[in-house]
Amino acid sequence: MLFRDTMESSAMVGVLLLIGISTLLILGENQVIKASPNKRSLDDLVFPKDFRFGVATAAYQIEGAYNEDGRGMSIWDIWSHIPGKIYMNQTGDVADDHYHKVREDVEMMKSLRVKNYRMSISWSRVIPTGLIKDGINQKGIDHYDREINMLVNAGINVAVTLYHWDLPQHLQDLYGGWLNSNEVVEAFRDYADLCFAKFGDRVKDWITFNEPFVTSVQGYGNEGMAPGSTNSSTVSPYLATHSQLLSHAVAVKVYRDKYQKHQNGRIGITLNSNFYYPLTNTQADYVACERALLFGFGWFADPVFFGDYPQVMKDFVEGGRLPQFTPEQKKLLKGSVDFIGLNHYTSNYIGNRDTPLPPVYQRTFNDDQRTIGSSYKNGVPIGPQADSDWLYVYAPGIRSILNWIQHRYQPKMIYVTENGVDVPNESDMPIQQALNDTFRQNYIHDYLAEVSKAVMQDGVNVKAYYVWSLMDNFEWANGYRCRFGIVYVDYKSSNLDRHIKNSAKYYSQVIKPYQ
Ligand code: GBH
Repeated sequence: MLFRDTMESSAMVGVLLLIGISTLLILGENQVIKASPNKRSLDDLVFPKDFRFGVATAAYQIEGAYNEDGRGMSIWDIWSHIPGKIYMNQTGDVADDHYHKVREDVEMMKSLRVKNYRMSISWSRVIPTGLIKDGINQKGIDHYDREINMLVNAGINVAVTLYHWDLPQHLQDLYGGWLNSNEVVEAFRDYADLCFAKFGDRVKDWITFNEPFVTSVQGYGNEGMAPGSTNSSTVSPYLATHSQLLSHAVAVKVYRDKYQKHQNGRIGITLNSNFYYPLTNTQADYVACERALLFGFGWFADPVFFGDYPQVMKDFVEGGRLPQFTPEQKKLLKGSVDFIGLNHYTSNYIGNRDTPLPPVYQRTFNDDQRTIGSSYKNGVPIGPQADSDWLYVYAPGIRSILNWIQHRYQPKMIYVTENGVDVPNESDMPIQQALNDTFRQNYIHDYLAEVSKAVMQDGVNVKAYYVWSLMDNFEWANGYRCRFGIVYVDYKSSNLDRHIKNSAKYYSQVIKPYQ
């Protein structure tokens, strides 16, 4: 009891401190960001009646149960177990134990009035080796079957990501993973086909890939993410993108040929992009910003909308390192999305790089792009820094990137499939203080206010928005240190207790009129 009281009074001090700090932040912010509102009101958040609000997660980050019920290993199981790769050598072995807590987590979503949920399926849980000829795992299929039924019975629409970075390890060992574009493309097509057949009667939105950019550049270009293969990083990212795009295209074809008519769903891909502002007011820096958008977003979006890579990439990736699509592949890719998913968190500055490049066959993806990026301009950050070192808060950027996408591709539907923030030092706070997450609440408000303007004033076809994330989870290389949840997960409690943060209560208010 005494302990509890002490906890509460220190929480009070924390709350007061936090109010103080956030006032400072708002003052600091106004000097940099003139557009930032002084008062935040729900009236800023106007959307069409049928706009869909949801929350997002991914299998490896929340499920745990990594070796239960016949699940095969994925590249993230292997990678996270290599000492030194992840903060404090943490792994997704247990994660949020969502595998065993599905019922309770669905109840929690229901209590928050969440009506849309974006989840991912673990490929190696349903096909342990990744190859259907080696057999499917009925227990894994039954698991997702139960989960999807629970969600649907709770009145929650389900969007499923087929690939959120967790390639079956066997495909990595056997074929070099995404560097191979025959066997792995076929394996993905079979996996997608199985998921459509088993779950497509209830799943109305399919996302083939989550952020294939990250897989290509950080998984196959440097050591940031699994599988962390750096051999020949001068061509690997381009090969990995090629395979992922072809896999996307064949999966979409299967869906459209065999399932879409009677299942009545939609299929798309999720790409990540920051928005970029010129480092200096020169023509070269404006052009560099556009180039960065095309090297990041356009690398994938141009093929799925127009059937081929952006011209600027063909020009800048010298030495035949950018693979080419055959005429049939171009046809398959062109128009291969019903919606485009956007994951957006932050914006930064970009300048033209005019320093000499390494010889052609030593160039990395970053060299090829010939840009330099920074979150700072003249020593001033673009906005307040979050907990992750790459994340600076700058809400107007989401309106700009949405307008850029609308203008270049004219998509019929854009879904913001991820947007969210980690609060500075949240893991070091007592729980009660962490639950008072004004920083995150303001972030969600300010970004949503910009999405609202994009929809209502600019005519951008945004149809859905998902907060990343429903709950704190395994944040890849940062382990459990960075917390993106609107629900707190107490990793110290034996039951991995969930606690509702203020941002979740706030979000619940925001989404109330859209039920
Ligand atoms: C998303 O990626 C992921 O889809 C999700 O799983 C994850 O939990 C969430 O973000 C929060 O991180 O190290 O400077 O090269 C977000 C986009 C792109 C952000 C790559 C980090 C690396 C920056 N990510 N970026 S750097």
